[in-house]
Amino acid sequence: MERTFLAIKPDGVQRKLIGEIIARFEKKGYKLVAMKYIVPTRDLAAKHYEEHKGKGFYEGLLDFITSGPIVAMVWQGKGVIATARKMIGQTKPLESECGSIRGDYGIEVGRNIIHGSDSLDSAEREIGIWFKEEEIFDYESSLDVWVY
Ligand code: RTP
Ligand code: MG
Repeated sequence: MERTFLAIKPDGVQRKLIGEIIARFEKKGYKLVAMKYIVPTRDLAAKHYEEHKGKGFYEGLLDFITSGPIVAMVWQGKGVIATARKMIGQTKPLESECGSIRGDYGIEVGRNIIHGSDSLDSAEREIGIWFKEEEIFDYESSLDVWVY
């Protein structure tokens, strides 16, 4: 089953949006299979955002993402990578559809609440950066028959 890496960024945590965000993915039908609450080290954040190294916003992005606790998660289910991106919205909250997380709760690109992997390759890479295999718990759910 497909998996993606999602992280509620420091602004999402500080603004008390953890429950709201997790509830959206649960209600959609996706399964939370790993989660940790951590302040990322700069090394970890740099590895995560290595594709942006050298860009103007890169150092500020690392400052921000290491500025407080985040909720790192792995979510599982059919089409979860693309669907989670749709549920998250565009990079810029003001360009995000209302109904998406960034469209409903954000204003600034540098405070856009949540991260989501953008492809199968990045999902696999990011899950490997943030979690060990033994920290991921898939389980049988009797509800699955009503989702699929
Ligand atoms: P993310 O990786 O955090 O899920 O966001 P994304 O795919 O929608 O956007 P991406 O292009 O990967 O950019 C990563 C994060 O960098 C910050 N950013 N700032 N000031 C700027 O122009 C700018 N552009 C990007 C955002 O916080 C973005 O989420
Ligand atoms: Mg990205």
